[in-house]
Amino acid sequence: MNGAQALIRTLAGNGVEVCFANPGTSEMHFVAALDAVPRMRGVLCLAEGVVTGAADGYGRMTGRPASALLHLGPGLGNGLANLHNARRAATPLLAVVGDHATYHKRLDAPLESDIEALAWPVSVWVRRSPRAADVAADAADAVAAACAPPGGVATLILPADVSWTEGGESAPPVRPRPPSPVPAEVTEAAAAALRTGQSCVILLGGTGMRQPALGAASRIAAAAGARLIGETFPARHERGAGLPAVDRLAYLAEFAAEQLAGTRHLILAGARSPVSFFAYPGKPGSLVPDGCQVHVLAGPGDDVAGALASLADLVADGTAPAAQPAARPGLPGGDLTPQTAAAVIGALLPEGAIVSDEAVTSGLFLPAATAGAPPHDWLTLTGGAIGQGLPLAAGAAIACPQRPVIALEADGSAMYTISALWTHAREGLDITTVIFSNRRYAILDMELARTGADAAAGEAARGLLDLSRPPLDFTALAAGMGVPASRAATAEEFAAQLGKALAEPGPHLIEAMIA
Ligand SMILES: Cc1ncc(C[n+]2csc(CCOP(=O)(O)OP(=O)(O)O)c2C)c(N)n1
Repeated sequence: MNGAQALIRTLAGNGVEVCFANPGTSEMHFVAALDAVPRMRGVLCLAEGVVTGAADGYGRMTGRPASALLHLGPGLGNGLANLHNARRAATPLLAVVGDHATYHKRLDAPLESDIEALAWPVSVWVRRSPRAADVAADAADAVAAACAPPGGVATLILPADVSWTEGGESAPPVRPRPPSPVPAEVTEAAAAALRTGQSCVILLGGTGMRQPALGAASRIAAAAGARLIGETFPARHERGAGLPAVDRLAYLAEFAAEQLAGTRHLILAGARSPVSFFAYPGKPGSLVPDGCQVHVLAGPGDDVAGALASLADLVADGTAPAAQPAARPGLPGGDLTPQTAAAVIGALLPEGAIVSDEAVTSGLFLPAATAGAPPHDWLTLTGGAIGQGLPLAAGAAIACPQRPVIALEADGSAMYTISALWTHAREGLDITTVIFSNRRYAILDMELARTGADAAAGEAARGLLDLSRPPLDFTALAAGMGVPASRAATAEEFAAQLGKALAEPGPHLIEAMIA
């Protein structure tokens, strides 16, 4: 067995069964080893941002890492933005970065670079495997590191000669460490805050946005008269009819400040203390209101659900969780706008859907329109690095082949990793992509004003936010990558096309021409 075979066998033995890949010469023995270990499914992606975003989507939906095969420093560098999003999502993910043979590095060949320096800012763990005999144990350590709560990116650097040298041994599976229990005094302090009768908010994040944590949080809120708010960009939010409803904290700091105004106790359950996404001249960065005390009930690596269950035992004995009633908007007619598009999506969202939300400004009305739809998962742009949505959808669809996946994509964001559509088609994934075609970087129009930069901005500035020259044709782009596509210019057309796309298996794309 060579090093590459030992690596892949060990990964498969540790539950890493998918490899999103964009390989090169230094990874040829890894690629060849896929035939020796059929349990590992290789999925070709045509750009590294797709590799890493897909591995993020897979990890969010399974709780297990996928591997992301990347080609030396430049390949890793191309994949960094979505590894950054994965880091913010606390997704378990194993990046395998091929490198030159150990003895070739000193020659400073063209692809030579400092892989560790690129990897560390997004990784919880980085190791270079020095010998074929060590690579399996290193792989097992990498999986354990990626799965250590709350989850993270582990980067294993694999020299080409370590891959091809015989003498590999597979390593036994490792057991990931469980989340840290929350001490009783911490739970009691949160209970004391809730009993003050003062205005309390429980801010949920991470696994707090999923069952069973949601149910416990809902019981606490009902019994103690506290409000539940979710973090702005959760990795995975379980929502819909029958589940406790949680409004997310607004992206715009002025709205978030309104949501939190008057709060005297902010109890963090898997969420970080809230901050403004960006600094704006003269505005505060922290969103914690003056006079509000912050209580960390559970950090992201803690047993969030356990802490909420214990807190519910203290303050919510006999109280049931609140269930979101089933309700869908009616199908609208007329112009296709962010409002009418959201209503169509709310009216048609299938049960068990996984939504990859990178709709940016066109997504403003989606949370309300889909709140009472049948239960579904909502995945968001955790790290603010756009170009995530289409790859994330690919990974989620491979993780959950029985569930419909819907990618809601702003046009500008879609273009970063548009080649993900080719992977949707090649793997026959049941993904319906909606492109919100407003032909602008619309959010930056708003940010130009909010930062105060608009006073100086003229034609040159506005031109940098304009996607209309030449107009992008997403139906042609999709067709060129094997994804059937259509264009909708009215709410009626959008409803008809979305209904049809959802009814048929396999990938589809609808270009929604937003008025
Ligand atoms: C990796 C990365 N590059 C650039 C940006 C800056 N940025 C934020 S929003 C945005 C444009 C978004 O436009 P679009 O996706 O079309 O959505 P819209 O604002 O039109 O709704 C850009 C370029 C970013 N967030 N991440």
